[in-house]
Amino acid sequence: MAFTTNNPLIQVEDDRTGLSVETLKRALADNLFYLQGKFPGIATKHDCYMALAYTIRDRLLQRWLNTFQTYMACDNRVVCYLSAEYLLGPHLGNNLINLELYEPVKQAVEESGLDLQELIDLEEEPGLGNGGLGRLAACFMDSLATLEIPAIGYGIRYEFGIFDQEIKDGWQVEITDKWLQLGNPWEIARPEASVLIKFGGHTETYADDHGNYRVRWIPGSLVKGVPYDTPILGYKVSTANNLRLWKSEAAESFDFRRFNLGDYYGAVEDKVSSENLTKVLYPNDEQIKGKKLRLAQQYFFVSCSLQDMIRIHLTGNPTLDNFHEHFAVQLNDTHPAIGVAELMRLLVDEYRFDWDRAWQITHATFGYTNHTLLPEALEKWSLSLFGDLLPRHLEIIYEINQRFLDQVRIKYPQDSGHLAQLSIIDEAGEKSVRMAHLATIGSHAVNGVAALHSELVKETILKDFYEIWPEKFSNKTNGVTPRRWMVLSNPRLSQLISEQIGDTWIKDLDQLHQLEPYAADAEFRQKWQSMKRSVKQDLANYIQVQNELLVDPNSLFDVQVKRIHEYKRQHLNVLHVIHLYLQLKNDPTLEIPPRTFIFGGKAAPSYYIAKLIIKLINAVGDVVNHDPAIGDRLKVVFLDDYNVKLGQRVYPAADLSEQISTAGKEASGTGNMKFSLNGALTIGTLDGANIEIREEVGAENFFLFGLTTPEVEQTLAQGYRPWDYYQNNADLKAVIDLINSGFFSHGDTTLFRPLMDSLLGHDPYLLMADFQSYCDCQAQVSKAYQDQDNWSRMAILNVARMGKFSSDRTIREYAKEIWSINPVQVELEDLCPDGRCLLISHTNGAHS
Ligand code: F58
Repeated sequence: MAFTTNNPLIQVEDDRTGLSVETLKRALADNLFYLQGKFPGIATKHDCYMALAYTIRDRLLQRWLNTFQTYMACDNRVVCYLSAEYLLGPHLGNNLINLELYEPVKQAVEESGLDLQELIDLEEEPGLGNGGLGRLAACFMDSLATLEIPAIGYGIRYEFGIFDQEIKDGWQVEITDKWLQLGNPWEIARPEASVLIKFGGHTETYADDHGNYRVRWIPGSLVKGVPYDTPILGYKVSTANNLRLWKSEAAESFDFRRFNLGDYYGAVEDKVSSENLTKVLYPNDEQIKGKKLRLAQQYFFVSCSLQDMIRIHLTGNPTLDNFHEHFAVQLNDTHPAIGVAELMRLLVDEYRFDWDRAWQITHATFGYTNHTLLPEALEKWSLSLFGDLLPRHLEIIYEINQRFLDQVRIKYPQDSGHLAQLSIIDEAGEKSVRMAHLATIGSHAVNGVAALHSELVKETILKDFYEIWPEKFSNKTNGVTPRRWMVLSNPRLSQLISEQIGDTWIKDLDQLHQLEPYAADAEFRQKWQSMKRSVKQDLANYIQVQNELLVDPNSLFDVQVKRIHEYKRQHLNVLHVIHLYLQLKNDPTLEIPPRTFIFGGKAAPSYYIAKLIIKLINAVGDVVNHDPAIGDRLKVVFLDDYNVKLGQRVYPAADLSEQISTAGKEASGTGNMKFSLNGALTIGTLDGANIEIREEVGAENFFLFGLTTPEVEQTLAQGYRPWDYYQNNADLKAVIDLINSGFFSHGDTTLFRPLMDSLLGHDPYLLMADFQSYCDCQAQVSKAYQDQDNWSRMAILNVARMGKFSSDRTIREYAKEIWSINPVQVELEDLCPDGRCLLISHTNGAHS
């Protein structure tokens, strides 16, 4: 953006918005001096990163404020995405891509004597999520902005995100993630928009001025929610939506009453306990049952967010009667499901709506996305814990439940079985609140995240609800953003594609179809192979530094990166590694292509078996990698601290993507999409989105194995005996016996027993049943890899046919079928003419 100085002949770019290399260099030096308080001679690399981040943030602010202004002026609906997790990944590189500034910034940074990639790598990623669910929320934010859909992401600003993982002696060790330690240049605190949140206490009834029966909640404590805003810019558009994350603080930072009574330590106690609320992210799969702090976190961010929406709404509307016309609120799993009861409370208790109208508004506002069928992951809160923390909400939930069950009684007279199954209150054992039931009853739309999963939701966990409201249920197959997962992370591939078909695919991923004819073009396949080779070399270099292990970039990179969980079956992969190892030991002349097995992923700290799987992977690696008889033919690598940043290195380099969950267990998977979009072939079961990926890329370009979901159910129902598979399969027996012999554990025959006993005893995820099919399929993979030319043909076809899996497509479906929301174009106008920002009047500050 240019402004004119007093001398009309001189055009000067504003240091804060200008996009030329010269201006960027000046801004960088300026920010280093004035924001970091350093000059080049004494600045650390991190100072330089911060100065660059602020330089880019300035360019974002222009778009962000324009977006606010546009949304305020138009009367459009806004999507509010409520998610307890956002696994964003570093912002800098992504913002450069979306601003189309990568090249000029690279030049400016180089001319300043720095290396852009080095600065990008220095950014601490905000690990505010566990895995797929949190990462999906981040992809959705990118797509919402790119599609110019007015949206606010609401969540929690955890002080400590997902733990950092170190591997010591093959075991996972958890380290606190202090991501905010060196400052976060991408966020802006908005203390002026803070809200108060009540907890505990009791309720009272009273008659209002009109003699109506009302309820008042007298809380036991108050916590303040302070918003921190991060702009999320779309690709090649001026839209920058807001991600608003809440931090908890003490309502009163210092208790003068207690201080004056001489209780010096007690005076800050409240501050400490309030701040604890958003201190740490709960790691996935942890036994969260009974964790009061977790429910408190959920209620905290949901109440903050709903109060924020109400404040915004009331700046432009006299009442909340049309709240649902302005806000579509999407619940990312049940973690924010308490929102249903909270919006009812706000409308009925605080804004004095009658129950029925409040219910209409609430029901029209919410949509609920389910992400899991695993019974242990379905959230339930004991009534006593719930009532202690949220006494008013428990009353509201009882009322919602009663009215709902009255309807059910009419539909199914004299059928108490149905009532018990549908009730929000689970009466079996310790009574509890079933959050999935609350979310389903309180939402006008319920969806799963892949075709199979959405069908299973209707057939299993929400079957009885589906019978009552079939029209409520739909499928929205997940997707991933091609900006981060292709353009940013795999520039070599992206460039090769764009050279052939132009770059419109980045915003319209179906365009990848145009690549299809090139699969038959020998010259293109050659280019493809050399591109892949250099990407693999990059990962090999990383492995050499991180793991002190040399791996051959010509070997087949066979990759499984994701959270470690029994249902994802990393241990099935290990059984196959050992099987290959034994084959090679028994027959050194065996002709199979060299393979590098690459694993990565975190186990929940309290999930013992998952941690033992990590230990097993490393133990097998220790033996295999140092066996001279094996040499370079097999290598096993465990990459520690798998996160978004590492994902960006790994997906591009993979030849084979391991998607081997037990059929029916993985809701969708999104890593499967990232791999295939980067040209890896998939070995997988008919589970989650694998099914749809296979449909798209063609069965002949996908390595399928394993039992189907009905076969899994049937096998279990018939009295599954894993021991029989072990007894009857010599290869399987040899693998298990080798582990049990202590071969991988320095003679310790007990170390891996819990894992092996589980496989031979119950094997709830049917590894024994799928072992042979998996090994046979892997043999086909080996054979296919030997024909490099054909392999690259299949890889090109995979990429060309993956257009469906852009999160842009997913978001378009949500926008049309659930949110009824249209895009709003943001025009970039100079809000700072003459280089001086105009003061925006107070009344316009609604979105701030
Ligand atoms: C994941 N869920 C699904 N949950 O497992 C995966 O199949 C799907 O692709 C993805 O959601 C996106 O839809 C998931 O990541 C969690 O991490 C929960 C966090 C809170 C505790 C329980 C697990």
